[in-house]
Amino acid sequence: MDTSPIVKERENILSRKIEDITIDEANLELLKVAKELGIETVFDRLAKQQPRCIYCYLGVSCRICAMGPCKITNKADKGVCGANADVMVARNLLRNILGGTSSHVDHARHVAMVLLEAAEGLAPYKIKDVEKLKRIAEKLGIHADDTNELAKKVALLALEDIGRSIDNGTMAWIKLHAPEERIETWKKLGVLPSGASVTVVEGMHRTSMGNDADPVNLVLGAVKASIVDGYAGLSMSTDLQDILFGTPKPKFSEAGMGVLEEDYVNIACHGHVPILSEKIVEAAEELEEEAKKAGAKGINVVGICCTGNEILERQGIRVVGNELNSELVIATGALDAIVVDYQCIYPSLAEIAKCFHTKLITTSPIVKIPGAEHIELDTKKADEIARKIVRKAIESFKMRDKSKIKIPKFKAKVLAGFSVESLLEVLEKISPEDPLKPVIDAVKSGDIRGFAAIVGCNNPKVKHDYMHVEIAKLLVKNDVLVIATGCAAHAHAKAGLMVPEGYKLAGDGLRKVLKALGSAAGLEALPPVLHFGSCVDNSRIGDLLGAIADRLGVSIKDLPVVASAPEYTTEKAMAIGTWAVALGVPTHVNPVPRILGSELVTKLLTEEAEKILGGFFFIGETPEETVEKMLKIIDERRKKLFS
Ligand code: SF4
Ligand code: MSK
Repeated sequence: MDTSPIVKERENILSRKIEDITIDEANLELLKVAKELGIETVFDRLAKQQPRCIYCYLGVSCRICAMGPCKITNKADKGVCGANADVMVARNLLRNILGGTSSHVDHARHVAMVLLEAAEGLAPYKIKDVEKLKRIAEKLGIHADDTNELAKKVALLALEDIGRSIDNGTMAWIKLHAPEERIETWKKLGVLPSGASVTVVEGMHRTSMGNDADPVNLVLGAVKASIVDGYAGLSMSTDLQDILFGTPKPKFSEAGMGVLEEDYVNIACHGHVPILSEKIVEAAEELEEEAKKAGAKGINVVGICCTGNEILERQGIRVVGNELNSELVIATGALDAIVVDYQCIYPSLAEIAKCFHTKLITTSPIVKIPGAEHIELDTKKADEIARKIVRKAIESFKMRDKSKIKIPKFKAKVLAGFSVESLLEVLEKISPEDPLKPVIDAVKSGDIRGFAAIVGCNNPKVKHDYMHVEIAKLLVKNDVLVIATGCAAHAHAKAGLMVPEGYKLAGDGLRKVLKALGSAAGLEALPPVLHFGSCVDNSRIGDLLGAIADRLGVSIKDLPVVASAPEYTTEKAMAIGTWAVALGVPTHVNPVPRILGSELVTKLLTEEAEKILGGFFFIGETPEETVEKMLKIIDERRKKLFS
């Protein structure tokens, strides 16, 4: 058994200096504050977790049934039931992807429920993008004279897609977004899902003791689950959120810890679903006078992680940071409340909040954290609840210990809010008849060498933001247009890659294109890294690639495109990455997923997948190594496409 990767990882974690932990200077400043105050952070806990179990690291351990836990060792090549290393790795992988898919599908389900309640007049939400509702309804074959009736039918079809258990037909949201050629490919492979919940139930069933023992079949199950993730998770969430809260348009804002204001009531919204945070933004405006009476100059709502991205892209709300900023923002001593919905919420926030006056407020019935105050979001009373939460923050402001306030100055300008719709709007100004023509021409001429999506989380094993930022810089220098979402987008924003001036970092060809598109949009240039929103908004990238492929008359698997989750953490990122591979996109992941214990599964994902899907996974542990591989893939695809 090759133990060198785990040893290397351990040595790196235990030997690194504080300066090697993050490239975010504000985070570094606060990390030092936390150390002085004796506050334990995610980085300390990672060190305490060493040494790690090699069997878990390689994916060759199993605790699915009561005959276990089992592991594959030099003396035992099978678990008690007879499952070998390949089965364990494939089963663990599928279960991870089911976890990620379930998170996204549940997110979409909540938004569909709110749309339904809004349409029935039961919850205080308005349909902000009626045009998008009509477009989607039309494509779904739904008709109604009245907007609310139309919204109701769309919401019910979304819920039906999630709940459908009769195993025939194709999910409506797959037909709505997936290219025809992909649907045919997936059908032939037997991985075309008919419903979301049934695919998750089936996946949990087949991975339980005494079922699927064919690693290839299990990996195909993972592909099937990821397709559910892509459409009943990502696309459905994006579509319904755009209908309810508006489709994003580019807008300037700011990113970094420096967006906190010493004299204001600071409220951070953290998590993923914008159902409550949209209301918090409204309530904060409404209760400005109450904050002033409490001695503040006003109320400053900021965002963390993907809830941050959601309110940034639609409302221009400033973002304070990504996953690895989420603990340390409390150490500024200036955060009066951190309001969380779900996903990517460290339970440790409660412990850290206790050291300050900060109120941690949980709001979802499935996310309760001892030490937090729980104010559950009843969507029917959303306005009332948002006001209650904002008032809690105002109360908390009065409890501040001024001696503890240390807000790092650092913040950067960001142009966020790109969507397929807003991009097409810009392109239509240049080429009204055929909006994608300028992009296609630039790809053909080589001014745009290719496209890269840099997405996903932070992981404390990786220097915070380093891979996100350095990979992007190298790519744009080599004329690759970068699109980013999730915590990656926060990293790029903080690094100044999401402003028009950033075009100067691009190679000559890309620079020309960014200038031309920017001038059509009334800007100096488009940023070289486009902020495409939250994790669920990876759906927008799928749609954009589908449209470009369609315009070229090819499949996504033929496009000069790569994806990367270079600091990934969550099961959701694994689901999204596998969906990208299913779409035909070569996808880089770092750290190395827990699959190395099976040569067969590793080969399937990194080599064989290309033959059947067009996409595959690849590894790269440094920006240079990763970008070299990416450019090679892009150039090979260009050669095939244009020869
Ligand atoms: Fe062990 Fe098999 Fe049970 Fe897993 S399912 S714990 S390998 S006996
Ligand atoms: S928030 S899923 S750590 S990107 Fe979407 Fe960030 Fe990853 Fe959570």
